[in-house]
Amino acid sequence: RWKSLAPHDLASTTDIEKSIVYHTTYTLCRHRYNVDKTAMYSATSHSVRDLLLKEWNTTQERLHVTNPKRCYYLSMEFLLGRALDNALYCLSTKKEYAESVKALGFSMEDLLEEERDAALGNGGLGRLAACYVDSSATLEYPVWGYGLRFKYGIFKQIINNEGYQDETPDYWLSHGNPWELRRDDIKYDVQFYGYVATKMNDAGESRLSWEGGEKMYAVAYDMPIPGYDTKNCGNIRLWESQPHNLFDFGAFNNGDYDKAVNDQKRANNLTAVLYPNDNHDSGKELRLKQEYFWVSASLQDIIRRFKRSKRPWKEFSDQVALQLNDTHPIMAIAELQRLLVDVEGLAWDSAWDIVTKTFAFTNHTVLPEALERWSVPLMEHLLPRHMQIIYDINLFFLQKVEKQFPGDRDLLNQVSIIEESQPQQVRMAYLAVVGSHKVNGVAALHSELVKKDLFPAFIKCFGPEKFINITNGITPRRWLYQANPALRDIITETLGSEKWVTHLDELAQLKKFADDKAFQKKWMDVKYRNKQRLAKWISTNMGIDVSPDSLFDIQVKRIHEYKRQFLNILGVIHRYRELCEMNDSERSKVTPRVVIFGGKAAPGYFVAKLVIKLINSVAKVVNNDESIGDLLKVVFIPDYKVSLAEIITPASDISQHISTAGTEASGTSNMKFVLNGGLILGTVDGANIEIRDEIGEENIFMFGTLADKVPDIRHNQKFYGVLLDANLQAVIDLIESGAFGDASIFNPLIDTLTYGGDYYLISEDFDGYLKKQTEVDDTFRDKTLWAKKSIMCTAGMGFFSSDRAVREYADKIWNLKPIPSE
Ligand code: DL6
Repeated sequence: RWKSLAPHDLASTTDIEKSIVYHTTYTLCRHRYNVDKTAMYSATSHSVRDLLLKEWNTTQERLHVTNPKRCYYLSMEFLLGRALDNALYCLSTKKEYAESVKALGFSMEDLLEEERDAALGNGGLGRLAACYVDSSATLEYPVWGYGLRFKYGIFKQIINNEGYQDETPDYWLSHGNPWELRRDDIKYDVQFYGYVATKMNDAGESRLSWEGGEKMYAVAYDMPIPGYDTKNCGNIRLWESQPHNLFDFGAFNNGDYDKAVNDQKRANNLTAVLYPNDNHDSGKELRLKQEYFWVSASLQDIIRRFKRSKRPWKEFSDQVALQLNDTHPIMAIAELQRLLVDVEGLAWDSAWDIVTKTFAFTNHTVLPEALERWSVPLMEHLLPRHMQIIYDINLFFLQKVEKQFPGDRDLLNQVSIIEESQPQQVRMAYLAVVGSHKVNGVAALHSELVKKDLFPAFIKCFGPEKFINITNGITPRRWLYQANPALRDIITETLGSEKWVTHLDELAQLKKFADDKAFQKKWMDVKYRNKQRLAKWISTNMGIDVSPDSLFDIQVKRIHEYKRQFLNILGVIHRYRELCEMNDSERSKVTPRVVIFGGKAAPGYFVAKLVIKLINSVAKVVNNDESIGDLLKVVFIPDYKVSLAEIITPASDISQHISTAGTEASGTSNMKFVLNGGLILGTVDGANIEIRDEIGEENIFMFGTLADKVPDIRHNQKFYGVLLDANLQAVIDLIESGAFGDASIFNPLIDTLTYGGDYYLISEDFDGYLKKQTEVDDTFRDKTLWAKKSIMCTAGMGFFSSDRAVREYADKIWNLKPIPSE
């Protein structure tokens, strides 16, 4: 009977309309005269969610019956962006929904704009997690993401009248979130502080037990993740903190009303805000609390599911793979050991065997300031039992090392999880290496640097096999199919099917059309339309008119010294200087350019915020210089986020990925731009290198110092100082002349080139950068050559699908098989 009553598909547009009206009436409680765009967006999303939930349920039923090995992707950040458009494409029902919405008096385009981005992440790491859950769902792998349900995602960036970044909170849930389901039945205790006591268990053995302290509840919220062209549906489970004691009646009765709700306030604060640092460790107690809260709840949930299978503990790692997305979830290693030993009663060695077979660790950066280290006193205070466990893990590991390399004290110091500083620190990345069976970097060069610079001593202990590379990837669904419908359509028409959407290697067939004039025209027409779309956005939202005939040069990513937006804007000033000195005849030969920036600086990152100020000060002068006109425009797009990236990415002619070599682990926006037929100007860093190898070096503009030369240059600068490149000196002189407003403001920024020792090698790379920019200008004037390069870019991007990356994780690390939905 249950089966016969199961919900039906929404087969016709009438069914869809009915479902939308149903949700308007019963979910939102709105009268038909009181339905605005926001309500209509919400009702439509609830209707689409129904379709997803049906798939979610059948997927769970299938997994329950087959009980396969599952993988859990522990990520502090999931930068999902908007869900509606993506879900409609995945369910192949966008056309029907657009018609239904139209019949009800609305436009789908308008409704899509109503959705707030789910911006629960800082940058590349969080967006990568979102791409990986998309690919896992599409490839029918039993993978779930686990994270935190932040009430406030990454802050909203405002550029004030003076050109500085201001921050306001991103309360993305203000109109509710139709894409999540609160699970009040899935709730765990999470403990903090307290002390460790010795207790007798039922068998009369003495056991250590964590007692006292403070407890909070973790309540689950599920976000269904649709797969493309499959009935499989993935999931992200996010935890929200809830008070254990809703109300302290004792305090209330004594008239202390503040104290009566104290617990509630503290619990609400825990998962309130995402820390807004990218590639930088904040070192705050609240952050450590967030990390522990999340991994503890996730592991309790995973263990509960495992126990339902009634399998013996030794089969845990045959059933469960846990991927640690960077250092943030690493407390999970100590927590699983604690749960197995203290709560489940396993012997230390059996538990440790399970732990090390279950976890794998992805490193996303070699920047020392991003690698988390927690002070021992803080950890002893907040997580006393875990600190003991970490000491024991370290002791047993060092004993093994001592046995293997007797008397090698240097080695012991190099691999110790505890750093002997004042106070002592727990090196979380080291704990991850010791507690995982595989460690991977995210691009070929980066994975080599992980071995060479981060963990060389561990190679000696574990051998090189433990350290592998899995180059990042991006989902072609969001980053081409959805973001660039015009390009999608000509690719599908040319290749004769949509197979490329799930088999991105198929794009290679475009190569044979690269010289075809008619195809080139179609291709570049699409690029032009995408540039028009972005130009319109800029004009409407910023009041700046830019010409789509100009070369669009884009750098959008977090603002960070290592990513060198400073180099870019210094190059823009150089260009402006040259333009100012040209006569009309010289100017007539110039390739007009629009230089577009976007990205957030961490609120406490002074120098990065100064870079934003400089960009805006330069923009003000250049854009208002009538003699320059369309030859150069500078635009800083405020509040860069996933939904804006979907408009920006298809519109580039050139995008810049110009980190100091050896600093950008991979980069993923480089992949997105090239997939959309944009060329790149980049350094020999991160995934730029593999992009070059795939698309051919004639289709990429590369410059700059190589990674292995960087340390020597830095060393020499320290001893001999920095002699600024002559063109760079002229640029600095112009800034210091006050050409872009009060020059003294920019002193701390300029000092990073000289007094700071030019750590990011801007002067060293300046000449190479300018020369490549000239080459870009010259090449862009040859429209046929540019069109060919643009086609070759897209055609060469098959390798960078997140489907390929997820398959590699499944094969090389998780030992996971897809569970077909049909
Ligand atoms: O792997 C995803 C992404 C890379 O593409 C970037 O190159 C890298 O900077 C970023 N790393 C981090 C590290 N963060 N922390 N904390 O965000 O990962």
